Amino acid sequence: MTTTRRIQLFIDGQSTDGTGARTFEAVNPATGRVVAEVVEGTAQDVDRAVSAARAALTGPWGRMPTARRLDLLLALADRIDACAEAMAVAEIEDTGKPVGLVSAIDIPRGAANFRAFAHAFRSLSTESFQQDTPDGRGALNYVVRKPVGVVGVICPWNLPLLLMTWKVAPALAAGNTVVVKPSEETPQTATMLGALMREVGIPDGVYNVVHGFGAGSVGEQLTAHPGIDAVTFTGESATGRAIMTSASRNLKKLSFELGGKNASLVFADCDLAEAVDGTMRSVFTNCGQVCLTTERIYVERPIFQAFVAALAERTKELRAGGPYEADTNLGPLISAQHRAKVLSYYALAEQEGATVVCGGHALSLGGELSEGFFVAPTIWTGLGDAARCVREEVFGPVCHIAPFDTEEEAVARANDSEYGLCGVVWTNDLRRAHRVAASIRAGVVWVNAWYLRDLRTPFGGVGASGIGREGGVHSFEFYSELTNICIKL
Ligand code: NAD
Ligand code: 6OD
Repeated sequence: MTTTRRIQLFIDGQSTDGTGARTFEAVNPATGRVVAEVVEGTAQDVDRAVSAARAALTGPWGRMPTARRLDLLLALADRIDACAEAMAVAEIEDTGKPVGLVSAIDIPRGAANFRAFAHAFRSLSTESFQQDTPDGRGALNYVVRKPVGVVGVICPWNLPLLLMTWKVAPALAAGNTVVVKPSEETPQTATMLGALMREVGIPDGVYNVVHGFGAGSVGEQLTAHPGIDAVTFTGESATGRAIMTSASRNLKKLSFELGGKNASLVFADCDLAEAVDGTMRSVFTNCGQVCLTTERIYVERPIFQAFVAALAERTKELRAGGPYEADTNLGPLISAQHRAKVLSYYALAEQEGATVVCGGHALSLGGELSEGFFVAPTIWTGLGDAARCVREEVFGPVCHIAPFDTEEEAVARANDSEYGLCGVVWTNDLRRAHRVAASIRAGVVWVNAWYLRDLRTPFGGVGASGIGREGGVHSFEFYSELTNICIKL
């Protein structure tokens, strides 16, 4: 097996091997082949990155006029666009995703995140209040906005550049500096972004990347580090719990975007073709590895059979394959370990009594994809609401479809979950759309759509799906500290 290159840490504007001797392998999930060795950061490397971020915060970045800082972020967005092809190649190597998906969503959103948050911060206002006082002179209260400080950014592997920049962009727009820990599965685009930051003139130390793992490694070291003021995390709910424990030692500010077991409600009055089309996207996009995918579909009984048949027919047409093959619309799962987890749910569903409408097994492809982590897209029916496969997040290309009889029942079953990230409603009845959307316990509800994003809107989850909201001005509530200044007149 040939190792082709080395992915280093990025600290204080420099690519570095850091202080440790350890590396881990980056694997292409489509081929199962090792494509690079990644330098694993140590506690000393985390210290150095935090110190560099602190120095930049009080130094060149902190002193820079806001307008200049935001212009640099806009320039960075342009550089991402200019390097889109190279970034797409790296993202595809790390994830195995089809090129169409990466080129249409992952990389453009990296640039869009910097543009959106630079513009949002520029147009931000703060409050002021005139106050009466007993002596009649009055007082003026106004609010100034300051950065929180050094922010630890801990990221997952499913949308690596998109989700990392979704946090780094507002953090930097608000004047913070960051230490990023990308997922150990997808180290490349976060590392490349460091070079682009330098090219556009963002000062050294503003953006640092330390590679490594979670518990007992860089992830945990960051969350426990006394020099980190806030941690923004996207990943599994169980990891969120561990981070909260670790970060509680010095009371860090936390923002969590966590898992989901999202429900889609399909009413008999919907446009069936549109609902089937949208459900194909909401179940199988990125091989089901999106926190917003709908693994639970509830369909009103009169159209249940027709919906299941139509979805199954379309699912059987999905084509798993190499990222650059023109007709590929289903990539691999991220790792052998994740494939084993998804396959364990495929087996569990049968033990729990599911009818496997299609799929339910691993996929063996030929040639250079023979060692890739592919599984068949899968539809289950027939499980009860208490089944583990209906309650637990699988994070693969799979959904369970169940019939319902009344709107109240559909809403109650959608809400019967510890998670609350998103919900989807398919209906042509306007009143029902408003009523049901408002009744679903989730951070986002789409009606006759899925993953239609406006970056100004609040994004996040309730219950085990997260803490806080990011997006538009909501991000700045997390990435800023407000000081009220009260002037007696
Ligand atoms: P994960 O929780 O396993 O890992 C995420 C990151 O946390 C990785 O960088 C990992 O190294 C790090 N980590 C793990 N243990 C840690 C610890 N103890 N301390 C500090 N860091 C630690 O998640 P994943 O498998 O990379 O991503 C998939 C999960 O993320 C799914 O549950 C999915 O729903 C969720 N997700 C949620 C959103 C959202 O916006 N709500 C978006 C994407 C993914
Ligand atoms: O689009 C976004 O801003 C976002 N945070 C998407 C999250 C997707 C989860 O996998």
